[in-house]
Amino acid sequence: MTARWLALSGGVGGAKLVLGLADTLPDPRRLTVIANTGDDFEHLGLAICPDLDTLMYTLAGVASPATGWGRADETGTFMQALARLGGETWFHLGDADLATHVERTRRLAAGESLSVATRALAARFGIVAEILPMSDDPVRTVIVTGDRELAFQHYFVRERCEPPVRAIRFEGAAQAKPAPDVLARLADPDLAGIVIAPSNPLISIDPILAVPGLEAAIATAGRPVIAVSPIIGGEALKGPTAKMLRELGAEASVVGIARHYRDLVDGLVIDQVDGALASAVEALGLAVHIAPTVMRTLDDKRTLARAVVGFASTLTRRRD
Ligand code: FO1
Repeated sequence: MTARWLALSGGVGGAKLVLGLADTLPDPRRLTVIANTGDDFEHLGLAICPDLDTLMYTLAGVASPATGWGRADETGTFMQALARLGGETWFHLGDADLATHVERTRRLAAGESLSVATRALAARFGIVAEILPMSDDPVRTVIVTGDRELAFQHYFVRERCEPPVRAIRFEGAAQAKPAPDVLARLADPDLAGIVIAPSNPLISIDPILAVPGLEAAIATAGRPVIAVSPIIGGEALKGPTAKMLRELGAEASVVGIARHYRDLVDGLVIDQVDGALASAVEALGLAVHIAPTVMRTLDDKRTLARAVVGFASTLTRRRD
C-alpha cells in the first residue's frame, strides 16, 4: 500500500502546500487534509465554510489567484443586486462561489453531515485527495478584543483584523467530536507523517487541535509531525499571524512558532531568510529543515512539498 500522509490546514497559505503535496505524492488519494472549520459561519442564511472551500478550489485549480479565496473568473451580479437592496455586503460572495454555499446549505438542511456534504462537493470538483472537516459539530472561533467579543469573520473581514486581540476562544470545541474518519486516518498503520501546513497557528491550527481527542491522536500516531512556519523573516506573507502573535505576547518569529508547537511537532521547516535562527529552534528540542518556503508558483509548492516529505522521512517520532 502506498504511504498515507495527513495534513492539518487552514485556508490560503496552507492550501498552497496541500496542493504541492497532492501534486507530488505518489498517490494523492492517500492524502487526507483535516481542515479548520472555526472560521465557518452562517451568513445571509447560508452555511459558509471558507477554509474547506479554499482547499477545495485550490486543489481543483479554480481558486482566485488574486485573493487565494473565492473563485477565479468570478462575477459579482449577486453582490451588486444585494447592495442595491441595502443588504449586507461586507463579506463578498461571488456568483459561482455562491452556488457552493447554496448547495452545502441545502445538503445540511436535508440532514447530511458537513463531512458528507464536503465529500460530495469535492467529488464534483474532481478532487481525489480527501478533505475532512475537523468536526461535523459547530466550532466557532471568537476573538476577544479590548471591550468586545467578535465572531471570527466579523473580526477578520468586517473589522479587517484591526482590533487588538486579547484572547481567542473556540466556542463549541469542548463538545465537538472529531469528524468520522479523522481518528481512523490518524491510526492508519500506513500513515507516514503528519504535516502542519503554514497556516496561522492561533486561528487555523489551534481550533483543529481544540477538538477533544484530536491532539492526543496526533501525539500517539507514532509518526513524525512536521510543521512549516507561516512566519518568514518576522512577518507572515499574508494575514494577521505576526500581529496576533505579538498582541498575545508571543514572539513573531520562527522561534515563536517553534515554542507554540514544541509539545506536538518533531521538526520545523523554516525559510532560508531565518537560517540564523535554526539553532534557537533546535535548542527547543525540534529538528530544523531550511528550505525556500515562499510558494508563488506551482513549482514552488511542489518543491516545498518534496522538502517536507523528505524531511519527515529523516525523522522518527521522538516524543513517544
Ligand atoms: N476574505 C476577505 O478578506 N473578504 C471577503 O469578503 C471574503 C469573502 C469570502 C467568501 C468566501 C470564502 O470562502 C472566503 C472569503 N474570505 C474573505 C476569506 C475568509 O475570510 C477566510 O476565512 C480567511 O481568509 C481566513 O482563512
